[in-house]
Order: sequence, then C-alpha cells, then structure tokens
Amino acid sequence: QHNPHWWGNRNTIVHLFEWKWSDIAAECENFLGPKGFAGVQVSPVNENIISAGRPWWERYQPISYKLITRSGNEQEFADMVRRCNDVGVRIYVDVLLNHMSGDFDGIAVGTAGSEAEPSKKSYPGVPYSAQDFHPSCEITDWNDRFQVQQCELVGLKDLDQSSEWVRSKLIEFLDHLIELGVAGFRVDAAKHMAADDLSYIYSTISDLNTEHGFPHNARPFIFQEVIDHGHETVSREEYNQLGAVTEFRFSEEIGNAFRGNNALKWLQSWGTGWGFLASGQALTFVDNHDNQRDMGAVLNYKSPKQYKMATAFHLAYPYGISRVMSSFAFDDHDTAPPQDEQERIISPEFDEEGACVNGWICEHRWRQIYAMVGFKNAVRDTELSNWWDNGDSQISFCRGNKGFLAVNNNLYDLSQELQTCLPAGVYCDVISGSLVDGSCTGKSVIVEDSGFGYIHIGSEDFDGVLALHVDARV
Ligand code: AAO
Repeated sequence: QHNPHWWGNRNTIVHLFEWKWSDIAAECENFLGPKGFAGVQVSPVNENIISAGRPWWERYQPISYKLITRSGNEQEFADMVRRCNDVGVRIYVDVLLNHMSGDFDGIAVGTAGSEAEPSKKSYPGVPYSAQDFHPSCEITDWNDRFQVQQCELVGLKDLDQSSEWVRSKLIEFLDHLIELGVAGFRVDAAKHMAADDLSYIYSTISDLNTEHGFPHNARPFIFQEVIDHGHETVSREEYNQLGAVTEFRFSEEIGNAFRGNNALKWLQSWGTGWGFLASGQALTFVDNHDNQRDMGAVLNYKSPKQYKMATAFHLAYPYGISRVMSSFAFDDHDTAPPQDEQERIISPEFDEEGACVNGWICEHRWRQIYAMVGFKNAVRDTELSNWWDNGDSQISFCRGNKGFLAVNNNLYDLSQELQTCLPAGVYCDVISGSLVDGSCTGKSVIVEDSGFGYIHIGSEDFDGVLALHVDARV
C-alpha cells in the first residue's frame, strides 16, 4: 500500500497542521489545486480529549471515533474531501490506532461531548473497556520490544490490536474514512504496534471509494510513523513492506547539511546511498510537527533562508515521497494553534501577496516553496544528471532536460557558467521571482545552444538557491 494515488503529474503532500476542514476545502480550490499540490495530510479527525489551554497534542488522545474535533464535524470533513478530490488534491488522515487518551482525574469529556474515564480505561463512546488494553506499564527502555509495543507511550492507554474487538473497531473507523473519499492514512506511533497486527488491519480495510475518482481495487496509501535511526530493536524494516515509512534520518541529515555542518557536495549520493529506505518506501520531509519543536539539527520556518534551500533540494532531488510542513507559529512544545477567546481555531488570513498573517506560517504559500512543488511536477520521471560541485557547498544538477537547480551554501558568491541541460532559451528563476504575463519578476538565465548558462547566487542574496524548469520559460 505504497501508492499515494496522485493525480496526473502531481508529487507533493502538504501537512496542513491543525487547519479546519472548511479552510482546507477552500485552500484546495484556491491554492493547492492551481499550484499542483498532490495531497494534504490533515490532523486527527476523531474525537479527542480536551486539555487545558488546548495544546495541539490533545488531538493525539482519542476519546472515540466520532468525527468531531476543533477542525470541524463529519459533514464539514466529508465536504472537504469531496471538494479537494474534485480539484485533484488527495486527503490523507493522521490516524491513532495505538492508543486512547492519557490519564485524567475523574470523567473526561471529548470534543464530541462523549464522556470517558481514562483511569479505568473506560471509553463508552467506542465502546472500549479495560480488557481491550494492554496492562499498564511505562516505557523505560526504547530497545525493549515488549515495552515499546505493549507499554504506554507517554502514558497513553495502549490498545491491544491483537484483540478481535479492537481490530473490528479500528477497521470500522478506517472504512468510514475511506467511504468518505480519503486516499490513505498516516499511521501514528506505528513502531508501538506489532507489524503483524497492522498487516491484518491494512489488508482487511476496504478499497478506495470509486465514487471519488479512484480506480477499482485501489488500496489505501499507508505511511507509518516509525522513528528508527538504524539501531532500533523495532526497526523500519518490519514495516516498510506494509506501506511507506517516515524517513527521520532524511530530516536530520538535510538539516545538518543546510545548517552548514556538512558540505553539500556529499549530497551527490543522497537517498539510499545514505542508508535511507528505497525511494518508493520513504516518506520524506525537512521537518514534521514533532521534530520542528525540538532543539537540534532539524530546520524549521524560524531559519527561513536555510529552510527554503533545504526544501528546494528536497523537492528537486529525485528521492522519496515528499511532504512539506505547513505550521502555525510556536514558542514552545505546548503552544496552541491560533484560536479565539472561545478557544475556537481561527481561519488563516492572507495578505495581498497571499502570505498568511494571523499566527499561521503557511510555508506552503511561500513562493520559494510552492514554486518547487511546481518544479517537481515539471521534472517528474526524469533522471538526475550533470552533478556539479565546487568541492564544498556550492552544487548544481539537472533533471533530464526539464529542470536545473543550483545552491550556494558557502559564504562567497557562486558565479559561473554551468550546464543546465535545458533547451536554448531564456528561463525565469522560480525562486527569486515568477513568470508573470510572459516576463520574469526575478533573475533570468539565458541558456545557450550548448545548454550552458551563466549562474549567479551571491552569498548575500535573499535566497541561496536558483531553479529553472521548462514550464517557466520566458
Ligand atoms: C502529552 C504530554 C505528556 C503526557 C501525555 C499523556 O506532553 O507529558 O504524558 O500527553 O497525557 C503528542 C505529543 C506528546 C503528547 C501526546 C499526547 O508529542 O507530548 O503527550 O501527543 O497528547 C516516540 C514515538 C512516536 C511519537 C513520539 C512523540 O515513537 O511515535 O514519541 N510521535 C507520535 C506523534 C506525536 C504524538 C504521539 C505519537 C502520540 O507524532 O505528535 O505525541 O500520539 C526517540 C525514539 C522515538 C520517540 C522519540 C521521542 O527518538 O526512538 O521512538 O518517539 O525518542 O520520545 C534523536 C534520537 C532518537 C529520538 C529522536 C526524537 O534523533 O536519536 O532516538 O531524537 O526525539
């Protein structure tokens, strides 16, 4: 279940973290469809516990499978899926199959109004009771398989997926979403569930809904959150046959390189050469909603120049199933998404250039990022060729005769003739500007009959990357 069921030549998934369904529906029609995005990963859709201050992570604590959250209700969800599919943008749901909520004093109330008694493992909204869970224990050794798969991840009540009842409830939930037209699932905390149990669940759920434009017998796309740096007892290799797996080393290594801790010349062998999973099995990202909050090598929107360079490389290099992050501004791990006084999530607002202004970051609306989504579509199915580097952190390469990328992560200018592999003509650099009514608002590059063009990326330039492709010819 590795096929994401993309439309046409589309290639890139965006995670619209904590967005409301009605806003995503409008975004599909107004922005994602026209810009060529392939799909959206949406936040968890089922009822969750209500936590004080409404941190984003309350949504990772299920109370039932009713489709009512701060992002909207079932009708709004169904409307979003329909409208996004109509413009060729697929919906992938973040699903929590591993656990229910964490402990809570007394009776907890969920976002759909269901009551639960987490300390007794009682969730009548499903219903689940104590016998549907593994006995409580804490994970203290992350290399102990029993603990990782049967104890409680950060204290979240751990469902027993080998039980018939639990399986039937999870399958019913997934089938309901398939019926509503989704294309697949991000499986949260997959490492904390036995691969055999997941295999049973994935192979039992329905085919995708043909009324939403999917072919007959199309299987749901599955991408599993497994954090494995290569030395885990529970490894990514237990899951990659079942579906794609999040490749966390991609995120860490790309952050490391573009932060300047590793020369970009080494990226020539990016991908499996770095020990990553096979391209069609790897869900790749510069940052995700968890590691963008950690200190460390991972880049996020707070380092915009490096972040855009890393994203351009991510989307230009032919490796992986790409996902870009779309965040809200945060100070710390617990910051809630933009909300009003009644704790309702607010809709993003846009300035005249289309950028978000009211607490939403909307990296996917940064020109340098959506332009690379277009680049990836334009060069789809071409090979990488003509790798060039200066022996340090200036690099360039071609994608067939359809696209060319150059990056300068040195503290001095890149100024020289480089092979672009493009047909002769004048091309608009889609990073520094865009093609508007046949003229380029940024840098233009003249490509000679030989394919060579003069490339300049000053060390002080606003962006450290230049990208040309055949759909942006002046
Ligand atoms: C909240 C509170 C808790 C409270 C709990 C229950 O914060 O204090 O106990 O409620 O009341 C999210 C939030 C949590 C939140 C939870 C529930 O992040 O803060 O807890 O919702 O509301 C492991 C799992 C991985 C998981 C990750 C957070 O393997 O599956 O922990 N991610 C998913 C989601 C995430 C969500 C949940 C799961 C729960 O994406 O948003 O939590 O649904 C190592 C291990 C990993 C481990 C990490 C983090 O990785 O290998 O398995 O992930 O540590 O603990 C280096 C190291 C590497 C390390 C990595 C990442 O690279 O080399 O070993 O860093 O730190």
